[in-house]
Amino acid sequence: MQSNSIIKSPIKFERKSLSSVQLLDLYVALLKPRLIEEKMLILLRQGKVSKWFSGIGQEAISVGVAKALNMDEYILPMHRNLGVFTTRKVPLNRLFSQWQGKQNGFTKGRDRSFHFGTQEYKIIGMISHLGPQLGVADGIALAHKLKKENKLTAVFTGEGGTSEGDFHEALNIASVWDLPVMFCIENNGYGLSTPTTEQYRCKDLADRAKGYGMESLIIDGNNIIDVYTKVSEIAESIRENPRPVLLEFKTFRMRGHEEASGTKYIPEELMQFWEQKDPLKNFRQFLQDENILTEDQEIHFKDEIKAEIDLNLKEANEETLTEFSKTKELNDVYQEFVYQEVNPDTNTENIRFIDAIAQAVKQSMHRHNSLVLMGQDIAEYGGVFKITERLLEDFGKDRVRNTPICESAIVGTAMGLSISGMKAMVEMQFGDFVSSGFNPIVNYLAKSNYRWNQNADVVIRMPCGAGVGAGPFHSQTNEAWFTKVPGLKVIYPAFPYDAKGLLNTAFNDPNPILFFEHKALYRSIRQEVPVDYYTLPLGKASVIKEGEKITIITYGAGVHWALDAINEMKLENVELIDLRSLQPLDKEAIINSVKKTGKVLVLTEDSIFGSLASEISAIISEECFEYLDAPVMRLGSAETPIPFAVALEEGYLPKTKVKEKIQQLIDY
Ligand SMILES: Cc1ncc(C[n+]2csc(CCOP(=O)(O)OP(=O)(O)O)c2C)c(N)n1
Repeated sequence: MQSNSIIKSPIKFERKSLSSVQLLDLYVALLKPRLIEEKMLILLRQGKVSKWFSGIGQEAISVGVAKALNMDEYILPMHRNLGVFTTRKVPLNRLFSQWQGKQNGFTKGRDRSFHFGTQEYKIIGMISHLGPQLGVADGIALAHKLKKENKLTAVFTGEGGTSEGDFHEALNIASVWDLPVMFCIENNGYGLSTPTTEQYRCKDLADRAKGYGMESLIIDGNNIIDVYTKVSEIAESIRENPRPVLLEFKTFRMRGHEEASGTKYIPEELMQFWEQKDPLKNFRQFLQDENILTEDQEIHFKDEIKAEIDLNLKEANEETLTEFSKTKELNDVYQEFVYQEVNPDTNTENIRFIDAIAQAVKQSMHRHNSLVLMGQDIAEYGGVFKITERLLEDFGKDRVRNTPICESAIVGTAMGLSISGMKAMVEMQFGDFVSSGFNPIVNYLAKSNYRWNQNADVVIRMPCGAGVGAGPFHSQTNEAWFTKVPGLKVIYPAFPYDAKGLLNTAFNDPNPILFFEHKALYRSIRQEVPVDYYTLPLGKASVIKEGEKITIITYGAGVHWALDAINEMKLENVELIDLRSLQPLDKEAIINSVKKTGKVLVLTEDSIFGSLASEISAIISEECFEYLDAPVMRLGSAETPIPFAVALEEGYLPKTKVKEKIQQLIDY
């Protein structure tokens, strides 16, 4: 059982300086989500709503927080925060349509319940994974701070969600960067069936703030006056002096986790105890005792809300069911991007791959005032590969930001910047570490545009690849983790010229992009590259050599292995395709070439199983079967983690086997 030390039943209300009008306004705001939920529970029993996560008993928190914030301040609610939506006056017909999966909802039927955001009402809804939105709140708050707007952002989590790494990462970032975030924990006693005793071991979750050097406060979450007045006071103080504050609201979940799951595991006495502390009934009693709320007013408020519910429900019910259109669905996976070609000046210089990347970052920083760079050690230190060296002097600490070691919440922060209309770049120190930020990339950034039309204007730079003797955790080429996720773009250049032009375009493109940079190419590959800014289109392969005998399709380091093999074997008439962009993939270039040569080798540094090479091989089998004069051949790394020792790494990589494989294809 959670600590109830500050809460004595029944609730003690003190009206403080609130006028009767304000108190009645709070009452109506509290009544509305309760009446909507009561209606939803009936509809649920009739099978007219698919799932319902009840917030009954917790409404004072949603309502109090939403009332205390200004309408232009973002709130990031969870699944039990209907009161946030009603207090922000989100039209009920749209909410009902959302829950019925209809077009007039907020996700065109693509996501359920409260899993949506709306810029119009400054509400950014959760994703199912709970924790990621805490980092997103950091990003929104960072945008406010950089724009010098005196606004705060409120983000919700349950006490269960505080066990996730995202909670700790987000609090830490907010603290280190003094971000104006109000972290609101709704401690309702249970995370699904798990009681607080099995969730955490500190007395109060508010105590966690101390560890992050943050202020905190415990608030009786069932007392609307307390919630509203205390949150208002703290909000004002955060606006004046931007910083994060952790609030723990003590409350209780009065119904099952979701309606079907029941409450059998909750002791009866505990239910009864909290039943007496119902936030709505107690507040009503207080208002009646104080002669602020009359019987007639009570009836009038209820009738008015019920009429509003019925009218809006009728409207939603009459709306036709959502129908499937493949074109419409596909059109919304990415935000539209109209490529603007910027032609290179004739003035060129011979630079390394790494210089090309550094130039693109710097020139894009000049071009986009709202672009913020984030990564470990990227500021004074210049990043472990020195790509961001001296950018701090040019652009300042606001835009060139060292981050704590917390990939997940930093990806979330980048998303938050995008929600605020800014651009973000995240440098993974090594591409391998993206696994620690995997969840928000594949679930938040990738899916937001499709779900509720919110793009993620984020470039994640990925120093990757083997051949440098760095072992299993500093050598991976993990592009295939991302190429299969709709909503992400994946770029993987092999030459300095392409790297610079494509990275510039990546910063222009409003979609989330993983930009792979092979470490072994950084300092070994040079090329004449335009000095000035220029762009190259995404999704276009580069035909490096034209020929009719065989086709070699590859990307990244593979391009250089293929070139070496072709030179050493003195081969002519070989077509070599450098994909450059893996998602979108230039299928046309692949198909046209294979139709011409009839023989193809797909070469990748990745191990073959489930790799992009396998996908390309399947495309060729489907599209070019009649044109093939040999089976589609694939060559990749061994099916093991990447080993460290020189001989082992050499044996692992396909580099030494390229010539043999090419010969095999020619001889077939
Ligand atoms: C990463 C992740 N793990 C597990 C779940 C399943 N799940 C959904 S809600 C929930 C309980 C959340 O508890 P809490 O954060 O306290 O919020 P409450 O539901 O009590 O409001 C669980 C386990 C999930 N959605 N995401």
